[in-house]
Amino acid sequence: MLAAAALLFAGAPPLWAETPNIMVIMADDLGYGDVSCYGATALKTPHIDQLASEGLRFTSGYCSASTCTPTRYSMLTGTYAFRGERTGIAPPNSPAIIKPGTETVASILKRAGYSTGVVGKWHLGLGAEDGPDWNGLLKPGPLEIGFDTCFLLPTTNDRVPQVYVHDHRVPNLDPADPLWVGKKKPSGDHPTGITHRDTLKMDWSHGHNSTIHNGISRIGFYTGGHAARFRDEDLADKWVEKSVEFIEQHKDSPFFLFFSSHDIHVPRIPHERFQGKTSLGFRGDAIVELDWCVGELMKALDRLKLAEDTLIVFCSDNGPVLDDGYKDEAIEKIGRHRAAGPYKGGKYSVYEGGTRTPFITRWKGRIKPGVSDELVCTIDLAGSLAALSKQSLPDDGCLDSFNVLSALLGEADAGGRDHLVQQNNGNNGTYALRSNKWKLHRYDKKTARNVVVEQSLTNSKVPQFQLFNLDDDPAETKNVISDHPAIAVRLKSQLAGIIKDGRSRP
Ligand code: NG6
Ligand code: CA
Repeated sequence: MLAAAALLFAGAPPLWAETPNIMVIMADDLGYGDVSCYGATALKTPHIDQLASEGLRFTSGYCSASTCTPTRYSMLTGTYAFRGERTGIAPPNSPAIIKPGTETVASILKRAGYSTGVVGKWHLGLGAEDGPDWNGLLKPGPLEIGFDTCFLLPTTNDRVPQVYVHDHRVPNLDPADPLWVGKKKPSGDHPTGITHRDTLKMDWSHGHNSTIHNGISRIGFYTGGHAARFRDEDLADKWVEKSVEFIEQHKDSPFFLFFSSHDIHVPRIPHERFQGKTSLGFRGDAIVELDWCVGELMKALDRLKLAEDTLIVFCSDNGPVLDDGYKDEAIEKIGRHRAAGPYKGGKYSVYEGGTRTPFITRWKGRIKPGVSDELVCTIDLAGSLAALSKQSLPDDGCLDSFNVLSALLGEADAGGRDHLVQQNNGNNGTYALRSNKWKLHRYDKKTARNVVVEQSLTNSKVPQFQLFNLDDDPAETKNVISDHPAIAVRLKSQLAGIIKDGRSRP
């Protein structure tokens, strides 16, 4: 015991496996500047701030993509999403994107003896090649890639259907009212956001004009399953309820919980008790709801005396967006709030605002509280948690996941990455490579999403390559590619190599 303690204090990694509970809390569309411990002043996030003050707050913490599906794919598999098939934003009837047999954070930790669960947004597809069998067994899914149990929002809250999935089924489905999900209008008189626009409780601004549920029109069409449908207002409460249940069930043995919040994705419909709590409209109120969830999870750990035995990783799946398809006044009420903090761009872009997000680790008694400038990414959880639990990675899996455990635990003033590839969505040729202070953008298409998060999204022309110096110009305002041709050549070739080699993990 003494020797063990001495080793820990010396900062050397322990020789034995450590199996704290692990809770990854992933927010949806939450930007670098959206929480008070990262500089927001228009609202307060006391619970996320508490995590930061009791743990490590990263200033260079990233998710790997600026949309949801590819970041989640990479977080679980430890492989860049651009290497995978169908890793762009998944449609309502997407089959399972991560195939059974793929090594994931969940399968690694299960092998190490953990009970594993995911609660909340999935958005990685369900079912075999012909898509989800909504009325039958929904497999493969999380349970086929290492999770013991799941309680899910199967797609996104703006994509149909608005039902939960528990393990392999939609709970509360009435066989007399089967659930049908499709791309085309199921009948001529099916009400939509176009035909019944004046009845909507929140109007749409682009897309999102198909089937109406809970007074909100969505992406895609569905009918039936009425007894199984949820109210958007109740999602956060449900995630907390199911998570606390899971934590209580597994309080005596190590657990891995992936708490995957739908907040603050559109349609932003926080519970009535949070509505109107901020000056930022429902976007701000949804941040406060997310913060409440974090508080409830911490409370459960405290109550069960697990705080010193649980590593929490708080992160986001992509950067911020204000108008993402509904008229919820996010733009009108933004005031001086900077959702991406000092960074440019946000969701859909490879500017820093798209992927540099709040990133906090807390393990009471083990992580010394502070701020870390180490470069870490959600894609590194597989490699790092494998190192923590002394599991080896398969040679053909987790191809881009680095072991940054010592950075995550703040054990030394190093241990992070020296480079990271960022991407926007799927496999469409929009990349950035950060290599220490340098950042290269590469656009294989001639246009890219406009990057001003405070305005509506538009496409604009871009040169194929741009280079920025993040030390001098963190907001990526000045393309210095013509001043540094040798650096540009080096980064272009490094990026091309990472793409071509099929892996970047040694
Ligand atoms: C886009 C949707 C957007 C959001 C996004 C996925 C439209 C016009 N836009 O296609 O609202 O759903 O997909 O977001 O439909 S993510 O965070 O899940 O990746
Ligand atoms: Ca997202």
